Amino acid sequence: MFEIVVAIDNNVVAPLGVLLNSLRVQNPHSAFKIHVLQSDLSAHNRQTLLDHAANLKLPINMVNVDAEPLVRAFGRMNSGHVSHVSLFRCMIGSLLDETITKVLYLDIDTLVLGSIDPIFNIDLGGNIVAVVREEQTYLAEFGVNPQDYFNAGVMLIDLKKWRSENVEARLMEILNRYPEKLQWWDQSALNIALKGKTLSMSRRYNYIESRPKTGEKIVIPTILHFAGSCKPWIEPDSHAWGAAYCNASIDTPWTADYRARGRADAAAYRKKNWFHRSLVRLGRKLSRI
Ligand SMILES: [Mn+2]
Repeated sequence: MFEIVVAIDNNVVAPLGVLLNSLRVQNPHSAFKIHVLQSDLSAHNRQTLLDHAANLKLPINMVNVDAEPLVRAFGRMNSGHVSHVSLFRCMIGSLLDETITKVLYLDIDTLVLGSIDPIFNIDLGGNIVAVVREEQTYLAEFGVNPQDYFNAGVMLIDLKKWRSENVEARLMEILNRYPEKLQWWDQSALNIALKGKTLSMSRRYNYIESRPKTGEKIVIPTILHFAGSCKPWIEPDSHAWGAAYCNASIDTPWTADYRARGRADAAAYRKKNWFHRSLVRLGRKLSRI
């Protein structure tokens, strides 16, 4: 049984439906449990999500979060395209049952394009998390080596170690003490708190769609991440992955919405660069979406 953790509010229930769809299509025989961190989910959204997940044979554990301390901390940070829900992942260790010792945290803006079993088999070698690095310099004053900086949208977490090394307390301290220095919110705090205890994993496990680098070896994404403010479900017509994303929403309770908006614009991504086009083609082929 593989344990997966996501955090949502009422605005991203549909994207979670699509993520779960992609997870199941690509991993038809794996046993997963999905822990959904939320604080104010409406009864309707809760039920729709539970029904959808049941159809996919994905058991859900709904976890109620006391969001108050996080809302307060978040309010003191720079505003941006995320909500305070992003901070829920900081409390994974105390929110989940002690018997759960290894989890894969996934951002809601990810799509699964391949088998994720290999991720769970990664030997963390004494580290607390396995992550994908993306060089950033802004945390130098906290001693974070720019080469070690990571994106926190996908994390394989050794929860036992996370708890025994008091990561949560450290995170809360950082969130409350340096809010104005945390440019990317809790991702910044995670980079500080987990400094020196991260294992680098293949870029394919957190492939950031909007940041293909020229000259870098092309990898086939297993988990595609729509990091940043441009999301395929908001403007599918003008997003490189809009149509593929809409297709991945088929068989979710939210299909019609996407389909109607997504159908129009094959032309939109004809204008994008060749790399995007090939990646989209490849992704569709791989994922049958
Ligand atoms: Mn993200």
